[in-house]
Amino acid sequence: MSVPISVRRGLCAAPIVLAGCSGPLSTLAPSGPAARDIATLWWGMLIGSVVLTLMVVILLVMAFRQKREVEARFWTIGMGVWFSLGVLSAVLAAGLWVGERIIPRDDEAVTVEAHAYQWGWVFRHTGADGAEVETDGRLHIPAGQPVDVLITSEDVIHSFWVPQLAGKLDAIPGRVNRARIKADTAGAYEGLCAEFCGVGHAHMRFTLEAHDSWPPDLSDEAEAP
Ligand SMILES: [Cu+2]
Repeated sequence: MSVPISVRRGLCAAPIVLAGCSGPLSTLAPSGPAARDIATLWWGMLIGSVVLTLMVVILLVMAFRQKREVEARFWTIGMGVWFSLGVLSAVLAAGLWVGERIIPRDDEAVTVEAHAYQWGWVFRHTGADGAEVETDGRLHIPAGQPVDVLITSEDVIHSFWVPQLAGKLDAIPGRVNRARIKADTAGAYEGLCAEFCGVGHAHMRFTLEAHDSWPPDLSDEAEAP
């Protein structure tokens, strides 16, 4: 049996498409609890949409075959209403559950500050000697601990996002938003601005470094006051 050319093309393109599911900016390669919850929700939404799409395709095939033995009550009330509502309700409940889990709690989290500007990021941390240290484009956090990032903006609306650790959160002038992040292991993670903010938006990247020992010695990269 010969495989149709469209199917063969699709199979050839699959490795290229799937390559986009990994890498330092992939939400499908989570390295922290919040990102893992969001990735699980994404997979749930994908499965739900595939199930509903398959049901619609089956209905289309049945319509074109013009078979009269179709049981209208089963397909319209059973599948069309109750089954669809069930799938959508499950996805909605999962979204609420994940949203509730990733809310910052009032506990003993380490706090760092993220200040967005056109076009870059300045971060403030407490250094090893207890003094405040300001760095440009490099955020430091402890590994394996919850960290609250206090996010604000100096000019227009930006958005703080480290895809492997948590969801995105807007940086708004005159307001401080709090994002709870946690890195499972020490290492470097990529971050970026996720809200279009002008011609330099595409270059608004930063690196997040998670350390085993905390606080780290940041004296060599501290910004001059
Ligand atoms: Cu931006």
